[in-house]
Amino acid sequence: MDQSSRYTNLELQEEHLISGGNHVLTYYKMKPSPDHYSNPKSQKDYLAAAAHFAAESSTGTNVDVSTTDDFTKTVDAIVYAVNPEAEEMRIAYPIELFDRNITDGRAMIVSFLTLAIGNNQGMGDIAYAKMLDFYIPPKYLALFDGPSKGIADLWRVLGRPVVDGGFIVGTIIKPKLGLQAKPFADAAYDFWLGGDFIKNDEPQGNQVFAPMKATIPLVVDAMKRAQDKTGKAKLFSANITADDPFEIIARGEYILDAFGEFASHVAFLIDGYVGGPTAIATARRYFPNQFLHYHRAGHGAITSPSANRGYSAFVLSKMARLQGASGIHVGTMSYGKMEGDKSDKIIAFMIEQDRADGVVFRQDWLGMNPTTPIISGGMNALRVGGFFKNMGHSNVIMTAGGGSYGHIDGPVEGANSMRQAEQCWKQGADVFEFAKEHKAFARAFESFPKDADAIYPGWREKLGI
Ligand code: CAP
Ligand code: MG
Repeated sequence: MDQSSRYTNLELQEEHLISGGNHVLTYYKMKPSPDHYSNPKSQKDYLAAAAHFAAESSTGTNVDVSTTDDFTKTVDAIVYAVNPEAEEMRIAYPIELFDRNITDGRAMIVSFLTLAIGNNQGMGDIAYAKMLDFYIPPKYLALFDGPSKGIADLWRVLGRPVVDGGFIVGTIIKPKLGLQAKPFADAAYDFWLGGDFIKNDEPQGNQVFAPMKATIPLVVDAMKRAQDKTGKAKLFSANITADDPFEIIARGEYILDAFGEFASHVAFLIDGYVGGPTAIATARRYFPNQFLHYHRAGHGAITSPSANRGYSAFVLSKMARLQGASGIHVGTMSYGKMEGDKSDKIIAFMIEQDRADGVVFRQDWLGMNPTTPIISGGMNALRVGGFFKNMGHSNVIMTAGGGSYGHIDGPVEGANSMRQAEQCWKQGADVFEFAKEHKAFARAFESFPKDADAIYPGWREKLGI
């Protein structure tokens, strides 16, 4: 059934939809199924597929139903722009479609997902569809929690300026799993003698070989000793992810109790992609005083450039700010081990600025707190300079697991090498001249020789090694 007469209107102007303020706008790459449409690239077939997509994403199904009335049609999602050749479509969703809390009338990202990236992901007549950008109008934006804490709160704990407080040198306790409580805490202490911020790895929590109630007290002790020894505050991002919101709350409450006077040094980590919006919302709403660290493990299943369904890492990160993530992993923009591209810096700018241009939509955040880019994945001191040259600033959290615990002089020097690398970039110094004056950075070359060969050819001669 061709529903394009009801669910498409190519006369609609995007600027009027934006000025009207009543629609969430979305941009998808979508291909109609050649099994259902004889000429998917034709305007007629493409519009028919897009119309069915919009129907299934709002007020319709695959046939007309007798119960539809005049009001129903006022909240139809409408396809307002298509480019069949480029497999692009834009759909306007009336904000009335989206569900609101009965507790406080506020918005919920799960409703946006259920409609905009819900059943439309498995329709028989759609070969694939992936959302690459969306726009939130002011009156809907105002209904999202947004972040309660941000990097400025971490800088405050670290005793730094709350504006441009600078680079937070972090790590992830490695190995990813398999450390019992004491070796885990020992690894934390060692890194904290040089670094600022330690996170649990995404699967670390309450494994039977490292019970949370055995590990956390030792981590607290390690933090106190490292703070006393260095005279500097230290930060810990504790993973409280669980299926059950009450478990999340129990973990958070236990950890805050254990850290006591240093509870402000604790961020809470949630594996937000696998944990889902409820896990994020539980942490955001129950622990608003803690920096909410959104780890995105698993996102690659749909955000990978090789995937043509679901949504992009850009969309994931924009949703995370709406949900209230204080920081989210944004990838290493081709400088680390995970998939990424230099142009991914658009993700960082979108979540940290108050107005930013996305893939197709400009978004004003109207004072919603920023979400801090968290950089992680195969990073080490040799990769830092290129990353920050591309990014343009270092007001971020960077966590290097292998880059710290893989440094040949141990994690303290691993941390120092990261900090020195950022300083080298910031000063615009010659890398080899800088390395001659900064041992930890210099030893990173010998720690990661393959990276050194690839990034700094001739380093052995230039460093006299
Ligand atoms: C990095 C990491 C991070 C991923 C996350 C890991 O460890 O802890 O979880 O990089 O990727 O488990 O691999 P290394 P992203 O520093 O040792 O590589 O930030 O892209 O979500
Ligand atoms: Mg990890």
